[in-house]
Amino acid sequence: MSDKIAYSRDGDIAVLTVQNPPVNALSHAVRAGLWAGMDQAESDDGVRAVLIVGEGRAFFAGADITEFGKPPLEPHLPDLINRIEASPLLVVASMHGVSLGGGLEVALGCHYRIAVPSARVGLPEVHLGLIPGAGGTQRLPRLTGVEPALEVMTTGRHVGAKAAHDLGIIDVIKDGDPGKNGLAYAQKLLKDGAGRRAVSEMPPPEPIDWDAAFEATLARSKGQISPAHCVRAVQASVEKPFAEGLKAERQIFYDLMQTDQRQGMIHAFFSERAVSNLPELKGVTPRGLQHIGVIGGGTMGAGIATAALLAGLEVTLLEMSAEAGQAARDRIERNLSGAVKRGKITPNQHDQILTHTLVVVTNYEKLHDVDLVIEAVFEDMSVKKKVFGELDCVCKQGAILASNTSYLDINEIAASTSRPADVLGLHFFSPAHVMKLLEVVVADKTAPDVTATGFALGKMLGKISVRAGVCDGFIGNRILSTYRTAADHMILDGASPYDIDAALEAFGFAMGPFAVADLAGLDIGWAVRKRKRAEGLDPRARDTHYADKLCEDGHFGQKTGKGYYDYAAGPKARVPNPDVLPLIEAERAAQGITPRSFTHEEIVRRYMASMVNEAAKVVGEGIARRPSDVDMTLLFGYGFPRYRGGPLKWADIQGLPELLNDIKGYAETDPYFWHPAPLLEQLVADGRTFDDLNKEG
Ligand code: 3H9
Repeated sequence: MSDKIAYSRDGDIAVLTVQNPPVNALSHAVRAGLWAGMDQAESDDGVRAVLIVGEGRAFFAGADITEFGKPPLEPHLPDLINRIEASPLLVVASMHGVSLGGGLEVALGCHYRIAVPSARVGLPEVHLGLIPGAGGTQRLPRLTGVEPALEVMTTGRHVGAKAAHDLGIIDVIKDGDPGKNGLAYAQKLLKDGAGRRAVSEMPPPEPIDWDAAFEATLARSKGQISPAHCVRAVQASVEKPFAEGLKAERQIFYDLMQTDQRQGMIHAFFSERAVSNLPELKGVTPRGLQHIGVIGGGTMGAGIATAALLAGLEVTLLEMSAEAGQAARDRIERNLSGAVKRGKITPNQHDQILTHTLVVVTNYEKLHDVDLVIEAVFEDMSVKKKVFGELDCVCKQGAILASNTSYLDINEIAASTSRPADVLGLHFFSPAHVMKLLEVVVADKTAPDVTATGFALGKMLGKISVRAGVCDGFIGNRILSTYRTAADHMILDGASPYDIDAALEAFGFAMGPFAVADLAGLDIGWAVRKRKRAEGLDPRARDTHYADKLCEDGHFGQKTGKGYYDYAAGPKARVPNPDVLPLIEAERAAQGITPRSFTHEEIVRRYMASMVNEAAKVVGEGIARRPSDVDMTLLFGYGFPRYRGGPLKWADIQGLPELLNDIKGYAETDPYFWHPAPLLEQLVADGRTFDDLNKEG
C-alpha cells in the first residue's frame, strides 16, 4: 500500500487514514493507496466496515491540482469512488477541516458521512475553470435536489457543517476527534444493522428549466464558462441513468480541462499563493506589529485604518485639525458599519474598536510609540518629505516609516530621513479595507526585516502582497499608465471611449478604462498629465488634451455626476456624456488626424499588447520579481479577469511571437510608444514563455 494511506483495524472496522500533508490532496499515490486499502479491508477476515479519515488539517482538499495538464494515471478518481461505493462493506467518511472538490466527491461515494462542527464542504472546481469531475454533479443533486446542488457548485462556495447537514450532505455532526467519532459512528451503524447506502442508487431529482438556468448562470459568470456547464452536467443526472450521467460529466470535465480558462485559473490559484513567498526573506524575522500609525484620514487613510482595525491592530490616526479628525473618524465608522452588515464584526466589536482601539490625534508627538506608520497624504514630494521629517523626529527607534504614494520616488523620501533602512512603500488600493492588493515597495536601502514586516502586515490584513521595486508607478500604475496611453492613442485615431470600454468589458474586465477613470476621479489622471508635462514630455510622445477640458469644466467623473459618462440616473446607469465626442473630434481636427474605425478585436489586441509590453519591461528591469507577480497585481488591483490568469499568462497562451509581431507592426507608425520590451524579444528569440521564468522561481 502507498505510504500515503495507513491501514489499521479496530475490531471489525478497517480504518484508512490519509497522510498527505498539507491538505490531503488526492494525488496518484493517495488514490492508489485508497484502492489498495479497500482491497485489503475486503479480504481482511472479520472486517464489516471501513472508516476513511484524514490526518492533519483536512479530510481531502480535492484532486491534486499539480497533476492537472499531465497524463492522468490510474486509478482515476471517479473509478475509485465507484469502487468505494460498490464495496460490500459499510463505508463511513469522517470529515474535518475541508472536504472540497474530489474530497467531497469521495465522501459522497461513502455510505455514511459524519463531520465535526467546524468542517466545511464544497465543490469549488468552477474556480479552477472546471466542473466537479468525479461524480459530484451526479450524486450531490440526488441528495439535495437540483437547485441547492447548482447553487453550491456554480458559486464554488464553502458550506459549513450545519448548513451541509440541513442540505442532507452530512448525516451526523459531532464534536471531537474525527477518528474516534468515525469509529463510534461506524460501530453504532453496525450495531443498528444499518445497510450499505449508495447515493448513485437514489432516484434522480426533479428537473428544472435547464436552458433558462444555463443562460442565467452564463450571464452571471461574466465571461467564465464553467459555472454554466455545471447546469448541463446536473441535467444529465436527471435525464440519464447514473452511469451515463457520469460519462456526460466526465466529457464536460475533459473538455473544460483543454480550455484557456482552466489554464488561466489554475495559474491564478498557484500564483496567488506563490507571490508572497520571497527567497530573499527566508530566515528573516519581521519586526513586531501591534500599533499602527496612519497619517491622513481621507478615503485612503481611513480605509487603511479600517483594514488595520479589522485585523485587530491598534491604530492612531493623525489629522491636521479636530474637524478633519472628526471627518476621518466618521469615515472609519461608516466603513466599520459596513463590516458589521457583512457579518465581519459584531455590533459590540464595532463599538469597542471605536471607543478603545482607534485614537485620532492632531499632534505628531502622539505617534512616538507606533511600530509602523503609513503616510497617506497628498501626492506631492515636498508634502511627503515634510511628513517624513516629522515622523523621523518623533517615532521610536526601530519603527517602520511607510509611504502609501502611488507614483513618487521612495528612495528620495527615504533619503530625507535619518533612517532610510526603515523606510518602504506600502501602496494600498482604494477602498483600502476592501481591495485585496498591496504593493510592498522596496527601496534601495530598505532593510530585509522591514520588507518582511511589510509582507507580515499584508498577511494580517488579508491582502495579496506583491514585491515591487522603485519606479514611476511601481508595477501596477506604471503598466496602467501605458495601457491608458494606448487607449488614448486609439481615441485620437478614431475609436470612441465607449467602444473601448465595451470591447474590454467583453474581454472580461469588470469595467472598461474610461468607466474606471470616472470612478477613480478624472482629476487624478489630470494631475499626472500636468506633472509629466511640467517634467517635460519627449517631443516624440503623442499627447491628448480633450480630457483636460472635461476637468477644466469641473467634470471629474462619478463624484461630480459627469465625466466620460453621465451619471444623472445613478452610478450603475451610466450613459455616454454627449459633450465628450465633440471634444475628441475637435482635438483630432486640431492634430490633423483623419479618424479610422477600430473593431473590438483590434482594440483588445492593441490594449493588451501595450499592457504585455510594459509588463515585460517591468519584469526585465526587476521592478517585479517575476511574471506571475505582475499577473497577480493586475488581477487583484485592476479588475483583470481571473479566468485569463493575468496579462502575461494571457500573452503566453496567445503566443509571444505573434504578440511581438503585432508590437513591431504598431511601431511602424509610432516607434516611440511601441518600443518592444527587450525581455519579450529575448523570450521569443529563445522560444521560451513568461511561465518558464515563473518556474525558475
Ligand atoms: C477537483 O477536485 C476535481 C475533481 O472534481 C475531479 C477530479 C477527476 N492540490 O491555500 P493554502 C496546496 S479540483 C494540490 O495556502 P489554506 C497549496 O498550493 C480541486 N495542492 O492553505 C499550498 O501549497 P504551498 C478542488 C493543493 O489553509 C498548500 O496546499 N479543490 C491543493 O489557506 C496550502 O494551501 C480545490 O479547488 C490541491 N487540491 O487553504 C481546493 N489545495 O504551501 C483548493 C491546496 O506549496 N484549495 N494545495 O503554497 C483550497 O481552496 C485551499 O488550498 C484550502 C486550504 C482551503 C484547501
